Amino acid sequence: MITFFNDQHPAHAPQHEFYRGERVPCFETPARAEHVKASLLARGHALRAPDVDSRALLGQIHSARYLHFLEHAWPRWLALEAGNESRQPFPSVWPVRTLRSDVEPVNFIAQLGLYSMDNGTPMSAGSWAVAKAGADAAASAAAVLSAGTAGVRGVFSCTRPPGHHAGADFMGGYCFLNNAAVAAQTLRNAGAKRVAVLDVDYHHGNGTQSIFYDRADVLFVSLHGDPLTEYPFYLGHADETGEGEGAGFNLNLPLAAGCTAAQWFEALEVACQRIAGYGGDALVVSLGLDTFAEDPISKFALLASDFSRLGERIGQLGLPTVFVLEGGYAAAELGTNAVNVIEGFEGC
Ligand code: OKP
Ligand code: ZN
Repeated sequence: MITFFNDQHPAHAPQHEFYRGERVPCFETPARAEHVKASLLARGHALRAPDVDSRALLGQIHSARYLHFLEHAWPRWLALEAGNESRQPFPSVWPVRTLRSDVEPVNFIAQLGLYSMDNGTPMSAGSWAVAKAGADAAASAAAVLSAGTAGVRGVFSCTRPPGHHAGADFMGGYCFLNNAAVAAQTLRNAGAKRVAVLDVDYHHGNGTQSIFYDRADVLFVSLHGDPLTEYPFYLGHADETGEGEGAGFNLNLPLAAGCTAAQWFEALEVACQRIAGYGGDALVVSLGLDTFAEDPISKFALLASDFSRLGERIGQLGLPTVFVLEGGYAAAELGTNAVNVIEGFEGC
């Protein structure tokens, strides 16, 4: 499968995150994408460099003030205090209910809180450039599909960090820019009337859902760990079905942490039937592979062979499809699992 690989990704390499109250090494590492790259090359898939500038698209998905903050955040952090190049900024205060988010404070850490949903999105030098290049990869993949090149049914955008937790004006869950939303919007701009997004990451894609929640032209369907117990906790329930023109165009299928692969595939079937009934022109898959049984931060039970089956089932939808890499933290197995999906899709 044609794959757009963001080879700038190693420049986003924060050192630590918070976990159970402790500072721990980041789960979302450069090694993840390198393992996917190695498996793609070993199994004969060609890599391309992103060739679309997503700047205008980002303006359709994210707010101007959020993009401005993100682009300038690292140099501003460095200017705050000597030695900050070896430190990471984290938010410590957030505008929750009763506090104002319409006025942008001047203080850097207060701005970081305004534009963050959690303290779980570590930033390093290069984060903006890498996230931007990742959005370029997603736009490039969608553009190839839109061009209708003969024989191209699927294209893969391989980048990190992931994107599906990032909303119109906030980062979260390792995500800065919503790559899946950029891909969906690229397909719409190129003439697709309706685009479906299928999010199979272990974690609910709250950012993607919220970006398209009031739109009927993009259907969002997600299966994920029940937010009553799993991140992102505050979105992803079954009663979230869309609003305004988007009423009826959002489907959440929360599953109990610890559910079996058989239960997961039952939910996938419901998801696929909804997508088939939508009559979309194209599909974007938020391809999180943290549903893997050995994932260190997730609690589903899929095996390597199940990822082939997932790819086959997506392929049976018969839609031009953009795969966008999201989560998956068992880094050494990530390549095999990702390429299993890709080849399952191609082989069906
Ligand atoms: C991003 B994606 C472990 C806590 C987990 C949130 C998980 C973000 C997952 N330190 N932090 O959906 O795979
Ligand atoms: Zn995830």
